[in-house]
Amino acid sequence: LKKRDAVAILLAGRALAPAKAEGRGAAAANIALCKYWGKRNEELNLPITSSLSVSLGELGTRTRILPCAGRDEVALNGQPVAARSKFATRLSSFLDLFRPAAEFRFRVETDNSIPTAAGLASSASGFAALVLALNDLFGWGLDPRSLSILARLGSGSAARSIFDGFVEWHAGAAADGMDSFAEPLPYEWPDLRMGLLVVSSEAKPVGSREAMRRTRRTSVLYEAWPIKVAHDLVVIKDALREGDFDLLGRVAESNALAMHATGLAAWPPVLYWRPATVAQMHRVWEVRDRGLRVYFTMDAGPNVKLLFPREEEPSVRESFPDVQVVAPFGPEAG
Ligand code: 2P0
Repeated sequence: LKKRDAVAILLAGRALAPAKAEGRGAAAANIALCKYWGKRNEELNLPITSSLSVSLGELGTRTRILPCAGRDEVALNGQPVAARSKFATRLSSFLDLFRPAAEFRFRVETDNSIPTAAGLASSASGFAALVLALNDLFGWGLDPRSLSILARLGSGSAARSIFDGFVEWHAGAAADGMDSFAEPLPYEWPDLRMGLLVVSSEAKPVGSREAMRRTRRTSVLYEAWPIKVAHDLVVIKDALREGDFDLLGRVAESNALAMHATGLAAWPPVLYWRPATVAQMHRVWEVRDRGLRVYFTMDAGPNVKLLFPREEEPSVRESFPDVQVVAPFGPEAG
């Protein structure tokens, strides 16, 4: 099954004809508390396991899309993007799935409120916002589940960025991926804060796509990963239900460390940590020993993300002067 076949199932005969002059969409970035790490189908971005994230409220992507002539045009944060760049070619090949005619071209204007150096992936909010903008332009009126599946075809973690708050992406089992979509979880934690610590904004040595593939294929530790995730998902959902911040923090930190451990046993090895990454991890453990309620998570890069309750913000800022604090449920929350 190709992406195109999955799109045909989802659109179920809906027209590929613009219903209005332009479409708009907005989606938040998200950070996984239980990570997506490894695919069972690389064409459709079908994961081996389910995952669970929190969306970052105001931090994300806004996208406007409209028909244009000649060639696809892409602008990022107000600047034109070269057609041959990785960014524009990935976008154009996704848009190939939705052209009303072979010669049809799109203009895409996309703005990221994620600070470019914050070390946060923008593909999740980017593809989610793009799918919402296409749904608006073509007037499909798709349900959130279908939008989540469409976003997943662009980038796996984008399936989760369709929703705000805590979100679970169900791995599903179907070959066509129609049961692999995200859903919002009915918990709100207005006091939750995340802290972004930028360790390095250098390009990472291995993209997450290649890192997942390599780890799944060559790491002897990968067979333990689905077992770890099955356990962590249950405990994270217990923690959400009980409002137990420390339990959530412990499991999220342990899950991230386990994900990175699978990469170490891959060949060639995958290690995203820089010396400063490890220094920040030790710093978290030190301040936690002194009573601060702070935990960390990390994604496919060297940057560290802190998790803490709102009342710890002054102490966290004191211990991590460069931290950028995010309120996933809104800055007014709590
Ligand atoms: C996550 N990551 O759950 C995990 C943790 C990276 C580490 O989702 O190939 O950009 O587009 O499906 O979604 C990054 O992977 O990968 C990611 P594709 P994606 O957030």
